[in-house]
Amino acid sequence: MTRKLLTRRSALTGLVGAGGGLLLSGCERIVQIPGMLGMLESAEKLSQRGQRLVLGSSTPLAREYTRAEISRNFKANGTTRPSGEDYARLSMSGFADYRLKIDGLVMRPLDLSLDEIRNMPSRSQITRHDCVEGWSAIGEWTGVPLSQLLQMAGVQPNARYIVFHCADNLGGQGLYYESIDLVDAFHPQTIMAYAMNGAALPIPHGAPLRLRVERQLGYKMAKYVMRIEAVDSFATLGRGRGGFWEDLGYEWYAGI
Ligand SMILES: Nc1nc2c(c(=O)[nH]1)N[C@H]1C(S)=C(S)[C@@H](COP(=O)(O)O)O[C@H]1N2
Ligand SMILES: [Mo]
Repeated sequence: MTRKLLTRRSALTGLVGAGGGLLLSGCERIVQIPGMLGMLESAEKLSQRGQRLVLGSSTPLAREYTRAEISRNFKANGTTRPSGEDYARLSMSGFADYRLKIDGLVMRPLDLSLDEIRNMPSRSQITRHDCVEGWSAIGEWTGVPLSQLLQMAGVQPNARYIVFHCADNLGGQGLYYESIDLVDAFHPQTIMAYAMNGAALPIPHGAPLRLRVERQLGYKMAKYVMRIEAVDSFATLGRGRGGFWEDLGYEWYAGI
């Protein structure tokens, strides 16, 4: 077996095998799965990172719940209203003047209003939010898949991470920010949410737009997102560890 094939297989068994239904023990098993051979053949033509993108879209979904399971009290944590005049002005107009900027390593930088975002294809999901502080809550989130926004902007081949720049300065430590890799960025449950439990996203939960990246802990889910930036490294942001809490010692990959 060539080294290239080995690398590819370990990526497959790691990602697809974790899905539960598809337990793979060898190359033979892989090719028995309908559609998999075609996927392998086309994946072969892609770069290593391109493969991760293709495979990433088949990685496991976080569990989704029913409406009856939605928490009556969903705690708001961290910043519950960004300070400063800019945010106050935006919120007073019901975010009519809000613009989401998408830039960095993209082919077509974007500047979108909330209406433009709401008119894009949307996804709703009822998921459980787990905070490192030890509480959980179930809520329904509606928003545009991040993949839609990124496809519109056209991520450049050298991009490796997606960074979310927020409006709030938490505890005087600087503006909140977060980053995720492209596998999570293109995951079907990764959305920029503008609604919670069927109503406009409340200010304490991140209005007008917050990230939901359902396979990670709460601190990854940036609220009050003003700008999405594609980067090849986050070394120059903050203290260089990829996020507000990461800069204070938390793990960058906060998988649950
Ligand atoms: N901009 C911003 N995003 C943030 C935070 C914050 O303080 N500011 N707190 C994080 C933490 S620790 C958690 S648990 C969740 C809380 O989201 P919620 O307020 O909707 O419960 O948001 C995360 N995203
Ligand atoms: Mo949290």
